[in-house]
Amino acid sequence: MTDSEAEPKQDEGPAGGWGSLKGIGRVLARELPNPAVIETLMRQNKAQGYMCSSCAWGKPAHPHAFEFCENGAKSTIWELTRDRCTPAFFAEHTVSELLGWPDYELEMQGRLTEPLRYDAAADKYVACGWDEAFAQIGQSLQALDPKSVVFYASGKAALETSYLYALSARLYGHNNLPDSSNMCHETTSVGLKQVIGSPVGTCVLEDFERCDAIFHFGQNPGTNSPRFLHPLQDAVKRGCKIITFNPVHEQGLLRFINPQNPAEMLSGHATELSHMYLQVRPGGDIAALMGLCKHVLAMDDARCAAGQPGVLDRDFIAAHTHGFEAFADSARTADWTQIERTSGLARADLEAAAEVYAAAERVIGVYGMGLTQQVHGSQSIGMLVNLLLLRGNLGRPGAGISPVRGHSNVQGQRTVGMSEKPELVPLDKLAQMFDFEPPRDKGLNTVEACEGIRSGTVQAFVSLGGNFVRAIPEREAMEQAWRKQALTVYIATKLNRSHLVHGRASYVLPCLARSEEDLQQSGPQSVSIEDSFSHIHGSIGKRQPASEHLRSELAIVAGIAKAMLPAHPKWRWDEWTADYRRVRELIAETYAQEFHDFNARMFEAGGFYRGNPAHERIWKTASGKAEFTVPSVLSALGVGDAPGRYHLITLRSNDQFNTTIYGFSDRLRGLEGSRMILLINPADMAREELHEGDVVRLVGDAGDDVQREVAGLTVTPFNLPDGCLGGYFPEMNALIPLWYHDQASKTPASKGVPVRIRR
Ligand SMILES: Nc1nc2c(c(=O)[nH]1)N[C@H]1C(S)=C(S)[C@@H](COP(=O)(O)OP(=O)(O)OC[C@H]3O[C@@H](n4cnc5c(=O)[nH]c(N)nc54)[C@H](O)[C@@H]3O)O[C@H]1N2
Ligand SMILES: Nc1nc2c(c(=O)[nH]1)N[C@H]1C(S)=C(S)[C@@H](COP(=O)(O)OP(=O)(O)OC[C@H]3O[C@@H](n4cnc5c(=O)[nH]c(N)nc54)[C@H](O)[C@@H]3O)O[C@H]1N2
Ligand SMILES: [Mo]
Repeated sequence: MTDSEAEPKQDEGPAGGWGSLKGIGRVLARELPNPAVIETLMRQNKAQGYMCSSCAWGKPAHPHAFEFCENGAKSTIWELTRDRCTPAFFAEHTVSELLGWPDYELEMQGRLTEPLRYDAAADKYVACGWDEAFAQIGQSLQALDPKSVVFYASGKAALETSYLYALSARLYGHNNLPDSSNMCHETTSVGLKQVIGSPVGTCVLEDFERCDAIFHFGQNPGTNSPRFLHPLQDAVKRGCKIITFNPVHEQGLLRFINPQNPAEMLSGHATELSHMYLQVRPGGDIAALMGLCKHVLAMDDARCAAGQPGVLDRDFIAAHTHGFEAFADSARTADWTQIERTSGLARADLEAAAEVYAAAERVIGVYGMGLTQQVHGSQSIGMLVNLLLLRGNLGRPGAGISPVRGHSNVQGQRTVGMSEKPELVPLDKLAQMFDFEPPRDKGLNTVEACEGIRSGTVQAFVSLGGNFVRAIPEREAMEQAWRKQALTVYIATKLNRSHLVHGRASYVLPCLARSEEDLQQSGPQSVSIEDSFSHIHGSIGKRQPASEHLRSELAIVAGIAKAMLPAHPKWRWDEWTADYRRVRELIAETYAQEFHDFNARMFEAGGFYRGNPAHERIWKTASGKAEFTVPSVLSALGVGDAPGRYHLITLRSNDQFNTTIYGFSDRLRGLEGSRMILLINPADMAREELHEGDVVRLVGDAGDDVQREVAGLTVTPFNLPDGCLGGYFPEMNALIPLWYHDQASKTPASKGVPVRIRR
C-alpha cells in the first residue's frame, strides 16, 4: 500500500448498539464470574442497589431497566471474576520476573486473596497475617517523620473510608493527601473555583433535559461515560444542538444506537449526535473559544447598532459578573488569523457555532481531560466560563458548566477531606471533634509527591487503591526513585505494576470490592459515593467476597490508623469499623450543611444533592462575582510548534479503565489487537515518509535534555489534525515530563505532549 492509499482507521459504526453487547460478552466469557453477577448488574446504579465502580456519571431517580453500560458491566464482571491471585502464585514468581510481565497479565491473575509482605531475601511477596502487617506498618510509620509520608487515594474508595483515611493522616501529622483528581480534574478544582467560586460543576442531571445547546469539549462519553449517551440522544431528539470540539472523531459523539431500545437495535437506526464536529488542534480550545466569544460580541454590536435587542445578557453581566469590559476588549481585538492557526478551525465554522450559541436560550458547557490535561488547562476552563457568562448560562435550569468526572467517587473524596490543601478542610471542626492539633501546612499533591520521591524527602507511600506508578508521568525516572523509599503499602483488589515497583519494605493488602458483601460486627454494611452532579448515593454490596481473608477498605484504613497512632478515647477505630453509620454521623457533624441526616437520606432515589452555591448564583470568589478572565495565551500547549515536532494526545480505549486493560479492542475507533500503536494522519505520514505498519519510536521533545522514549510503535493512519499524534495511556507515560503540567493546579498535561518520531 502506498502512502496515498493509507486509509485512516475510523468509523466502526455507532456507539452503543450490538458492539457494546459483544464487548460485555467477551469479558463475561473470559472472566467466568459467579452467575450471581447478573443480580448485581440488575441492581447497578439503582436506589438500594450497588453503585457502579466505573465512572462517576449521575444515577437518575428513574433508572432504565438496565442502568449500566458496557464499561460498567465490564468493571463489575472484572471485580467478580473467579480467578484468584493467591500466595501460591507469588511463591512461583519473583518480583523481578513479574516486572517483565505486561500490565494486562498482572491483573488477569485475578483477585488478591491474602495480605502479602515483600521478602527481600527471596525477592518474593509472601503471605503474612493481618495483625503482623498492621503491626509492622504501624511501627515503620511511627519511626518516620509524618511529613515524609504520602497517603494517596485513587478515586474509588467510599466517602466513609475516605473520611477516615484523611482523618488518620491528619492525626498522624500531615496533609499529604493527593488523590487521582490531581491527575485528572484538579484543573477544575482550581481553575473553576477561581472563576465561579465552586470547584465542581453547576449542573444537575435534569439540566440535560432542558438545554437547547451543548458545547462539548475534550470528553469522550462513548468510551468513558456511556450512560451519558442516553441524555445526549434524548436531547438531540428534542432539538438540542451539540457542538463538539475534539481532535479525534470519537464515535460516541457522532452516532449512537441505544442498546436498551429494541426498535433501534433491530433497525440499526442511529441518532446523529453532533450538529457540528470541530476537529480542534490539541490545546486549541482557548483560541476556539476566543473565536466564539468574538463573534457573539460582534453579533451583539451589530444588533445593538441596528436598534435590535442585543445578544448578551446585560442584566446578568451587570449583577453577577466582574471583569466584563476587559474581557470584551480582548475578544474584540483578538486576531482571526491567529485564532484560526492556533485552533486549526475555520472562522466560518466558529462563527456558525457562535450563532448556535446565541440562538440557544439554555446552554451547557461540558468538558473532560481534553481541557484539564493541558499546560494552560485552567485558562481553557476560564474561557469556557467566559462564553457561558456572556448569556447568563450559569445557575439557571438547563444551563451551566459540567465537568465530567472520572473515578466513581473522586469528587466525593475531595468533599470529605481528601485534600492536600488545608484551607479546603474544616480543620478547626476536626480539631474540636477529635481533640488534636491538625497540621496546617500545605501537603503534597501528585506532582509534588513525585518530586519528593525523587529528591528523597518522601520516605513512604500508602496507596488506597489505584496504580500510581503507572498513572504518573516520567515513568523511567519515577520507577527508579520509587525503590529508594523505606515503605510502600498498597490496598488493592488486583495485582498491578505499582506493587512490583516497591519500597524497601512493602505490603499488599487485599480488600473487598464494592460489589461484595461487607459484614462487620453490627451486620452488613453499606457505603456511599458522590457522582459528577454532587448527588450522594448509598451502595450495598451483596456478592460473596473473593476470599475469606479479605477486609473492607474501611477496616484496613482503620487497622493501619490504630497501629500507627497512640490510643485516644475519641479515636474509636474499632467502633467505627463495627458500624459505618457511626462514620456517617461524623461526616454529618463535620459537614453539617451538606450531609445533615446522612444516614436517613443516603438511599433517596437519584441521590441527595449536597448543594453548590454557584448553582444558586452565589459566587464564592474574591470579588463575590463570577469572573470574566482574559487568557494570557491562545494555545493551551506548554511547548509551541516547531518543524518535526508533534503534539501527542494520550487516549483511553473503551477496553480499559485507566491502567486496567480489559482487552485489546478499541472498537469505537476501529483499532484492534494492539495498544502499541501510533496514530498519525496520512499527510503527516507522507511528510515523514512513513508507511502503515512501520515500527517507530517516539522521543520526548520538551527541550530539557532529558531522554524520554517509547519504542515499538506501529504506524497507524488515523483521522487527526495536522501535527497531532495519538497513543494510549498508560503506555505513553514515559514521554511526559513531570514538570509538564497545568500552571495553576499541577495536573499533568497528558494531552499535547511534545514529541518527535524516530525510526
Ligand atoms: N472505559 C473507561 N471509562 C473511564 C475511564 C477509562 O479509562 N475507561 N477513565 C475514567 C477516568 S479516571 C476519567 S478522568 C474519565 C476520563 O474521560 P475523558 O475526560 O473523556 O478523558 P480522555 O479519554 O482522556 O480524553 C477525552 C477526549 O479529549 C480529547 N482531546 C485530547 N486533546 C484535546 C484538546 O486539546 N482539546 C479538546 N477539545 N479535546 C482534546 C481526546 O480526543 C478524547 O476524546 O473517564 C472515566 N471513565
Ligand atoms: N498519560 C496519561 N496519564 C494519565 C491519564 C491520561 O489521560 N493520560 N489520566 C489520569 C487520570 S484521569 C487518572 S484518574 C489516573 C488514574 O490513576 P489511578 O486511579 O491510580 O489508577 P487506576 O488505573 O484507576 O487503578 C487501578 C488499580 O486500582 C486497584 N483497584 C481497583 N478497584 C479497587 C477497589 O475497589 N479498591 C481498591 N483498594 N483498589 C482497587 C486495582 O489494583 C487496579 O490495578 O491516571 C492519570 N494518568
Ligand atoms: Mo481520572
